[in-house]
Amino acid sequence: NKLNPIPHPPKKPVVGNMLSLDPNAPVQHLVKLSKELGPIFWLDMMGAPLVIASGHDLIDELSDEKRFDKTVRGSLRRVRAVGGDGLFTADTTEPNWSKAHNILLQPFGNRAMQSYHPSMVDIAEQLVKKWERLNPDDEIDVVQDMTALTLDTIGLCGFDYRFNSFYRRDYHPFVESLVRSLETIMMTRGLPLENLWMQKRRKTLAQDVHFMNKMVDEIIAERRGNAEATDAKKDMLGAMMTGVDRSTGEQLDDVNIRYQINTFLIAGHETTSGLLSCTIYALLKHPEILKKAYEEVDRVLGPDIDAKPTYQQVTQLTYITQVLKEALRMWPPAPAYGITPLQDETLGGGKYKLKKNTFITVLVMALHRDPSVWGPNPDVFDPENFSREAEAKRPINAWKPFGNGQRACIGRGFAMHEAALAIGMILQRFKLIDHHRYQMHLKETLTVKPDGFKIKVRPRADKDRGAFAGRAAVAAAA
Ligand code: HEM
Ligand code: LEH
Repeated sequence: NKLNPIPHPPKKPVVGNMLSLDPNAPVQHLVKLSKELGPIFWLDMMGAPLVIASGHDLIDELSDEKRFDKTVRGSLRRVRAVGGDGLFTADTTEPNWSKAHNILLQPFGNRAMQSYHPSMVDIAEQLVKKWERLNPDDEIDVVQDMTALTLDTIGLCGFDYRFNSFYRRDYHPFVESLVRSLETIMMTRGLPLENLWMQKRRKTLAQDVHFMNKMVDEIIAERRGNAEATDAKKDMLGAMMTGVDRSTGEQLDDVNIRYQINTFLIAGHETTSGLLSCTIYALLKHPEILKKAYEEVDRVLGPDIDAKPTYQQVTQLTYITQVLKEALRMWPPAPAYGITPLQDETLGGGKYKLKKNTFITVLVMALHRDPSVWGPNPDVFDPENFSREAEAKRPINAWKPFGNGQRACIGRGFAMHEAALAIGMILQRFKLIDHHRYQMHLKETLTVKPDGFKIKVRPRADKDRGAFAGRAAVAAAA
């Protein structure tokens, strides 16, 4: 065999290892297999080999963009039904990838983030207002509320649209269609079997995609018809409609802009909410970490919940940022990414041979617990992994929650600012209550998120606020 000596589990005729992968939790199954089979192994997906890499040394090599490039295959290829040739699902060689990459660097840059900040505060306030108005025994479905937050935030910052998720019981129809589409895309993994159920799902998928495209196309057309708004709106849509790619002198066409917006909505819906939910879980399970986080919030944001946090204040939430990064290590919302060798390659000093074009999955979720990097207790949640000293000492390419190189996440700064703001505003106001003693159980969709995670909250009493309580009380009495 050409992949020898890369280990692989026993396989069945025709289907190979296809059916032995847990359909509800394929990523977690692969993590388990990587513990048994080592830092690299391969599976037979009905004749097509799938190489899974999880050891740091190998992933360090695989991060060399001169030798390996992102490849859009497997489930990601099917996401093109919604994302088209938008940045996330475009091949690096497609003209629209570099064009959109160049144009979108500006609306995802630091300067732009400052202009989105007030909109982020607007949506985060809707979340905390909802929580303030709950009765003491009301449960909060954490993932649901975090998804409402991240979806509404990208809607407002992306194209000045309000999904108003906090004002409805059911999801916005766009979200219904998006969730159903991603579900179909993930469920039809590899299996070419054509049965009635699949036919029905496929038909529904086509209808859902049509509906989503129509809604986004209308938003774009409306903006085109309103020249003043096109120039004035400081959102991502405005930047995409006016931006010029310096290397070609070209602009994005409206079909590609639609695919970029669909992509932002997939991203805004699927990942940052997972990060926020896992962070709340970690804080609940580690009182000493929670205490330090409260101290930072009290020091940086202060006790005045009527004052809106500023952009600068959010950048000063450095301990909370460490907590967020550690959550991205333990539970990376995007748990894997696909790459391929540009030429025939050898890895590990000649040990493993990989033919040009082989499909390799970088299993980020396993990389993030490699004991050769993270020490003997990689399953322990510890924000000190992201202290300045620890980060400086750590080898590169050990922490890859946002992917690699030029194909890394363009929304990284957006997601981290949004997440730090939300955690800051939540901790400024609430005590968190883990009344079910929830234990982490990850549900896999396109991403991974906690499944069935419910909490309760209570307003923080002034005495919880340490040094600030005294001052606030004096101010109130005056
Ligand atoms: C790419 C993770 C939030 C937009 C990626 C990739 C990862 C990732 C791993 C690389 C995928 C691959 O190699 O196939 C995350 C995580 C997020 C997050 C963990 C939140 C915590 C966002 C947000 C947006 C966004 C909020 C936009 C609003 C994109 C885009 C790409 C991308 C456009 C493709 C970049 C390119 O290839 O040019 N993201 N993402 N992401 N992400 Fe995110
Ligand atoms: O290897 C891949 N897929 C294989 C194996 C699978 C079981 C891991 C397959 O058969 O599909 C490629 C990796 C696909 C997972 C991509 C997850 C990315 C999730 C990010 C979505 C939201 N987002 C978009 C942009 N930023 C965030």
